[in-house]
Amino acid sequence: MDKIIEKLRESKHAAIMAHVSEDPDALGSCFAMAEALRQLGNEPVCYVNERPEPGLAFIGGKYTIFNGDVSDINCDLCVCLDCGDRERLGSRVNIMRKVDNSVNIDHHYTNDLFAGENYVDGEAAATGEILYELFRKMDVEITDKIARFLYIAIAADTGSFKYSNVSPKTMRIAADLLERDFDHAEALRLLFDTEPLALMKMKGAIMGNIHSYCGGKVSVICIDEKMYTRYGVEEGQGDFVNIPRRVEGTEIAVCIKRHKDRIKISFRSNGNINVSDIAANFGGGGHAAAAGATADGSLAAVEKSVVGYCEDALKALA
Ligand SMILES: [Mn+2]
Repeated sequence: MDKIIEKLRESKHAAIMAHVSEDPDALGSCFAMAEALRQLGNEPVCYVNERPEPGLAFIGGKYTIFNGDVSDINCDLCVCLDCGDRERLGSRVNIMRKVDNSVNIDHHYTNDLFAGENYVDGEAAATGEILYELFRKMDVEITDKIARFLYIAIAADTGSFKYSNVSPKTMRIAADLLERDFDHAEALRLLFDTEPLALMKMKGAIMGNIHSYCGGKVSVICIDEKMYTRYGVEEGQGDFVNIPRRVEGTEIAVCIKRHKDRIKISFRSNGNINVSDIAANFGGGGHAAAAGATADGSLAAVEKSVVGYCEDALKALA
């Protein structure tokens, strides 16, 4: 971490970026880092590849959409946050190549240490948690603004402090962040309890059509592209796999949805099954509790083969 601190201190114009399809940990971490670097006299820019999904606009923070052209970019350090590998930077990898001076701060076990200096803590619940400790070490003042960004980052990656990745340290950090002045209840209401009406109606339809297999241990939802048009929901919006995950008795929850020409499969485990093994059958991967893959064919055919692999996994465990 000392090498990273040195680089952060030396930099005057940092380019900050996180994984594509930014989630709240990614965005909150980028914006918190930008604030911290400003305290050090840096003039940082947060780069994204595409506008983050509209539901995350409440986080605030400024970003620049990278247009793919590096000729105008004059940064002296590339700060990569919450990003497990180079591929997940998308076209911004060209910024990293041009700058040729980079740090990588992340909490994904699978991080392949792609930067010049790397700090990866797979035990940390969120990148925001690591940044809190980094800022403390650097004597960066945790302002109200920084506290709010980090709180949102940590709350998001812990499912509002309820996933198994929450440690006593997570709660101590969160408690310290709450010592600052920001509306934490409002932030989490917007993060977890607010959805566009169209999306809620689409979820209602999905809930009405949950498929149950293996004596209720496997719960599956299927989403075709027509549903998005029917309900006026933008494709890619919405986190649907948590719907089957909530069904009582579920060990494996699966969301199978058509996305452009392919079929995206998301798996969640409620405990005993390592779903990254199941995803591997489709060339995918991830974590024991959350994994994903892509496939071709009809929704029904993919569902059939997914259920087959789930059945095998349950049998192997029994
Ligand atoms: Mn994260």
